[in-house]
Amino acid sequence: MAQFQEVLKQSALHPKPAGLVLQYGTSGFRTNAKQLDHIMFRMGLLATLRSKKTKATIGVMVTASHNPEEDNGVKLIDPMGEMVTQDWEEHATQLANADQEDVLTVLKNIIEKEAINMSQEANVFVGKDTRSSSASLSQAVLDGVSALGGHSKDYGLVTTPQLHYMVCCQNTQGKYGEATVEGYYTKFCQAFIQLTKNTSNRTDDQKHLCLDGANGIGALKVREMESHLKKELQISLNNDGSKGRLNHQCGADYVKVQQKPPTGIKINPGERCCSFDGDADRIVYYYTDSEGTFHLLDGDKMATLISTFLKELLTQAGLDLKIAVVQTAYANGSSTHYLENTMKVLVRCTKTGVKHLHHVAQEFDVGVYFEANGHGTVLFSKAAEEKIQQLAEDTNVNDKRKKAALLLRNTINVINQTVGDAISDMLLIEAILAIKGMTIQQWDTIYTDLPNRQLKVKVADRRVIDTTDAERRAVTPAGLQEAIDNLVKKYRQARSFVRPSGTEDVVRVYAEADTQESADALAHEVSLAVY
Ligand code: 16G
Ligand code: ZN
Repeated sequence: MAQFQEVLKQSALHPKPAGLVLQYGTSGFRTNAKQLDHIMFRMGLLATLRSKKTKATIGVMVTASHNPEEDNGVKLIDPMGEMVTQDWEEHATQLANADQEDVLTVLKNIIEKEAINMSQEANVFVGKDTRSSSASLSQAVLDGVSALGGHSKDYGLVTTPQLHYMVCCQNTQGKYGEATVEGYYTKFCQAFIQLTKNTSNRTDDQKHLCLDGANGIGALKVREMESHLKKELQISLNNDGSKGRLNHQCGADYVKVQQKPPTGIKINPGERCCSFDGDADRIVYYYTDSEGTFHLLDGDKMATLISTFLKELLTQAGLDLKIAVVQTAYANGSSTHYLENTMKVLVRCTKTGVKHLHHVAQEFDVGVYFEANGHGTVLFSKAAEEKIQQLAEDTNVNDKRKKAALLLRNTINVINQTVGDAISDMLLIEAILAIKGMTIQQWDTIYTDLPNRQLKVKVADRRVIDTTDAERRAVTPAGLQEAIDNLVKKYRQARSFVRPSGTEDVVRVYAEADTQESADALAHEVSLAVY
């Protein structure tokens, strides 16, 4: 067929370096940008097939998130704006690793296995972050789409969550919003303004937020969005990309891992600050107190604030909807304890990686999910949205229930339900703090984190470690879990686990205990047990 000839011809222009093997990892392919041209072309091909298969628009995002500037990466977005399904991750890995002369064979195998009708139309949305390599790499994706006769729309510079949003809007015929960057700002900012409109005693001080844009796409997009916020949120933007390097000594990952503010930003005591990561799908909050001590409010703190707020509103609205918080093994033990025992909220634990949390959150009427690293969002079931909508429109309910229903409706609209979104999470947190009249210090004292430590261990083959129970227990190698259990027993309020990383060639060790010394010692001892 003519289109396969075209694939052959074009593929030769995007050759694979000999011997290179890459895996579609926890969030797509990610490595040094110089090795990715053929991967991008082939992901353009695969996205076209996925679009034909699902008869819907598919997204391809070119980004390496919080990795350094010289890296890049790519991930595929499924029709409802969620991460591509796992069976197709395997297709992606096969296609990426096929030798140059085998590309057509692998492509045809996928077509056959998935029974794809090649005369079906295909539509692919493409977006990219601000890395200097992103322009040519996203062009390679577009080349892949056109080689197989697909239609593409190039959104250019967008955050990862913006592209997820576009794909969802497109495939729901605009029900989720308009599939444009302008539509995105309009939807989320209007909801934010509605939410904060009756918080009249909010001072200018409370409206002020210090933001670290990680010198990335998030900074650019916040600038674009600012006028839509009508001064209801006044952002002083640092690391806007004009001087510093992407993710270099700044950004959500740096702040979370280093447990300190981005380098070079002057923070006043008590000032509310937040950092985005390089593609703006993660956010963490922080402040320094009058003694200069740094306080981090991570994904667990956000999950707690958001779920408390939602639970209170559901109670006020008299709506019997099941709410749950989904975490990973990295969630601080204090957060889980607070949620289960004080808030009486159901908590579920899943494996690391957004797709796992997302799927579990879908099982509830209201599913709040966050990784400790700051990636998260809230999902509302269709039934929950309908009940909230009905109540908001009902003229026969008392004022208290009605007010709660209206707040819930606007809360739904300020949230990007397709994926964790730093911009949307920021607007949600800012709105909750405004409504509750809460300072960042008050939010911080809801519970106190247990001291914790994370370490990386280099081993010959990290795959010898196999885990169960949402990565909280090691099944292999024999004796490892027993050794960890014995070490944990020596400390108070202690917990520890090990897991092979899905993004780096290391084993990760996590430990928490009643003091920092104990957490450090336990992490160290467990890392020795891993060898
Ligand atoms: C990826 C995941 C992130 C996870 C991290 C774990 C997405 C979008 N991102 O960055 O959620 O926390 O991997 O990395 O799913 P690790 O396996 O190296 O610890
Ligand atoms: Zn990211």
